[in-house]
Amino acid sequence: MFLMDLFFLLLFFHLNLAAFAAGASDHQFTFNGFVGANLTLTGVASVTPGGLLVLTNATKDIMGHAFRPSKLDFRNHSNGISVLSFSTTFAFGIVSEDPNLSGHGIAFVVSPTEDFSLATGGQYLGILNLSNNGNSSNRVFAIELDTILNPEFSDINDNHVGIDINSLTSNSSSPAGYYADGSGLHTNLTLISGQSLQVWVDYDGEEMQLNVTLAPIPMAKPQKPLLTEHINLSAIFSDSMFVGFSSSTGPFLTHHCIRGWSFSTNGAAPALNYSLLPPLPRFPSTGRSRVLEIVLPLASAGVVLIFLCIVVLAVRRRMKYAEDLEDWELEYSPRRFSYKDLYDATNGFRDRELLGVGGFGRVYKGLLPSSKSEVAVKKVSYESKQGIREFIAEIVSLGRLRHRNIVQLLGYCRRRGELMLVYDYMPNGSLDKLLHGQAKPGLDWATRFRIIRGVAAGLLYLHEDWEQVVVHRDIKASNVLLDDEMNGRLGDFGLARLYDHGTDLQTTSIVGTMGYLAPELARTGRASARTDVFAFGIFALEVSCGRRPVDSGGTGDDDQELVLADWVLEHWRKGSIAAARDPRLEEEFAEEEVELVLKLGLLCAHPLPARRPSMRQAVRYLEGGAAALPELLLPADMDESFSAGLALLHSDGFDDYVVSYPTISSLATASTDSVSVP
Ligand SMILES: *[C@@H]1O[C@H](CO)[C@@H](O)[C@H](O)[C@H]1NC(C)=O
Ligand SMILES: *[C@@H]1O[C@H](CO)[C@@H](O)[C@H](O)[C@H]1NC(C)=O
Ligand SMILES: *[C@@H]1O[C@H](CO)[C@@H](O)[C@H](O)[C@H]1NC(C)=O
Ligand SMILES: *[C@@H]1O[C@H](CO)[C@@H](O)[C@H](O)[C@H]1NC(C)=O
Ligand SMILES: *[C@@H]1O[C@H](CO)[C@@H](O)[C@H](O)[C@H]1NC(C)=O
Ligand SMILES: *[C@@H]1O[C@H](CO)[C@@H](O)[C@H](O)[C@H]1NC(C)=O
Ligand SMILES: *[C@@H]1O[C@H](CO)[C@@H](O)[C@H](O)[C@H]1NC(C)=O
Ligand SMILES: *[C@@H]1O[C@H](CO)[C@@H](O)[C@H](O)[C@H]1NC(C)=O
Ligand SMILES: *[C@@H]1O[C@H](CO)[C@@H](O)[C@H](O)[C@H]1NC(C)=O
Ligand SMILES: *[C@@H]1O[C@H](CO)[C@@H](O)[C@H](O)[C@H]1NC(C)=O
Ligand SMILES: *[C@H]1O[C@@H](CO)[C@H](O)[C@@H](O)[C@@H]1NC(C)=O
Repeated sequence: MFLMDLFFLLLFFHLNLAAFAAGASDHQFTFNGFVGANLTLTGVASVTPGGLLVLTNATKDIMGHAFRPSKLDFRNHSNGISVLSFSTTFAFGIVSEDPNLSGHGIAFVVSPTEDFSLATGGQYLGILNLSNNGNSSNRVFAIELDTILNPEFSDINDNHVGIDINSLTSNSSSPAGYYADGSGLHTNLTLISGQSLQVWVDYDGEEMQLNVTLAPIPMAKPQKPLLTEHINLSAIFSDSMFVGFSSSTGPFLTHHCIRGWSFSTNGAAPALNYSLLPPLPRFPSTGRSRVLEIVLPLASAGVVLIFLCIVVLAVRRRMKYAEDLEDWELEYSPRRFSYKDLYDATNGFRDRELLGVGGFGRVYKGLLPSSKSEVAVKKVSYESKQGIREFIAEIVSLGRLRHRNIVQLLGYCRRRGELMLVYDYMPNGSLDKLLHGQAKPGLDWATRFRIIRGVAAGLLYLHEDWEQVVVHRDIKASNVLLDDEMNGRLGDFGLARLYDHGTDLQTTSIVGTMGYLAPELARTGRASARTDVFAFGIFALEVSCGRRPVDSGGTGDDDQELVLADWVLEHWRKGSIAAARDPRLEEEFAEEEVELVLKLGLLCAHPLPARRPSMRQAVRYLEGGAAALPELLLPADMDESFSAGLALLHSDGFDDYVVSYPTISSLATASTDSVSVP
């Protein structure tokens, strides 16, 4: 019980202190803000959640009243005649939309009634009306803060404080301001400045002296009142009167606000605690022009700038990720990658992701954002739009190839003369790098043999086991990639066709890599399964010997170019074909297998197409061992044919080509490059 009582006691104190620390009687009260204040509000008057008493909001021609709900006793009962001394003070602000135009004002009112429903707004401030203005039966006393000059009420100006008795015509008035302590000089204040101001009204019942003082907040009450008047209020006041505020607006949008108010009969009104007073609304005499002249243009410029930035970014994004997509490609959509995905996968085709640069373009490593799978993206530039359609069709159909010795083509993307082909990523890179690079240890024979057999199997699949014959056209060490188990896989098939399409058939260009070109290919320009076999033969020799098809120097042979096939043939003729093997192989090789591969290589690279085996036969030889090789194959036979093949070459203008392009040997040596022979 005791605790309960204590709780309510504390609560009571708390409420008192926080909201309206009212005195013990109704004869004294203090409102530092009006949260929870017991007031009768009429018209548009309201108390904001923050506790500001807004008599008029920014609305034209309206009134607002706020009065204490019960009358206060003003009579001195000891003599029954005189009026008790009283004192009141309030903090207010007049905030107008236009800093120079406001109206009409605020009045502190002591009135026998709180019903102002018949009063007029405007210049009557919501207190009186035309018919009762000046009638002594009104018994109304008011301190007006008038912001409009009304000649009918003999107003001195549009910014004055006045004492009104029963009439809006003031008994006494003064321009708004205060007399500074010390100097005693009148300092003007502007009521409509939006500034927070304070008024003190003090009446001495015995002396019948009324003082009215005005000052800005925060400022101590000036000693000299703005107005001081000798008035016998006993003749005006009834025994008990209502006290409160009245305000009205005219044609200007004005907030008339009271921030705090205290009142006391007998004794000075309690001081207001400024730190508790609710702030005035921002809407703004001085603020407005700043908003309009500085903030608004800046803000709109900012908005425009942001909008432009968004547009530019959107356009740039569109440009950045733009791709070519035509109607006919829609059927390939499962094989079609978006440029954005590839761009993201390769970190914007950054150089750091570059895996290599080949004859057809640059290859980047990528990580597809959707599937998180590693891919290699080959970027090929093409010039003619002509033929691209057929080419894409072919690429898409090649995407259906499935073989463990073929690099899986996942799909493609196309934009602005660039074609991007997406392949499975081969972690061990190209065979060319391992074979001719400085990497130690080099490849052992078992791995080389497995790679050769793998490539043969892949090629067989392309030539014979798939639904249509696919001619690879560019078999070479750099187009053989190694998967994570060091299996050889053929890559880049069909790409050579890109440069074939779009040129007319009469002058079909030869595409392939020097050193791997079959003689008849150079002559007729027609690629076939047999020209692939030729290239495979050269490839097999290259892998076994660790030398490029056309090796320049490094062998001590008078700086002569070394044609690999001729060189191997020479060894065979001497009866020591296995000696042509890569010296790096040292001892751990199977001599039988090396001989088999070298002989098969020579057979495949036979200058006469008809003498070359098919890939099926080649695979069978590789599986069956040396015994399976045709008995009739003798070095002399090969020798003869090679000469014939060379004669064939020379008689057909291929020599001219070699002469007219002196850089051919360097091109051929850098066997990563593909050359296109016109
Ligand atoms: C407000 O004051 C009136 C008159 O004194 C009284 O009747 C009423 O109960 C008070 N209301 C509140 C909420 O205090
Ligand atoms: C002013 O108050 C009245 C009555 O409460 C309301 O109808 C009006 O919308 C208010 N005007 C503004 C500008 O707040
Ligand atoms: C009331 O009037 C008497 C005599 O006129 C005076 O002595 C007394 O102080 C007054 N009381 C108050 C509270 O003003
Ligand atoms: C307000 O009045 C002052 C002085 O008369 C003038 O300089 C100023 O331009 C006026 N401002 C507006 C917004 O009318
Ligand atoms: C003026 O106010 C008085 C008192 O409130 C009322 O009796 C009178 O009818 C009003 N006159 C007009 C014209 O509204
Ligand atoms: C003053 O008001 C009273 C009551 O409303 C009325 O009887 C009287 O005629 C008025 N006097 C004048 C001069 O209008
Ligand atoms: C103060 O205001 C009055 C009336 O508007 C004017 O006559 C006077 O010159 C002003 N004084 C100063 C110092 O501005
Ligand atoms: C009114 O002001 C005068 C002059 O400053 C002062 O002597 C007097 O005591 C004041 N009266 C009241 C009731 O404050
Ligand atoms: C003040 O007014 C009352 C009522 O009209 C009157 O009785 C009293 O004598 C007046 N006092 C003085 C000093 O004139
Ligand atoms: C004003 O209110 C604050 C906050 O409640 C308080 O800390 C301060 O003491 C008060 N000042 C006065 C003069 O009462
Ligand atoms: C203001 O005071 C009242 C009472 O003292 C008089 O009755 C009015 O005539 C007087 N009005 C003016 C304009 O001075």
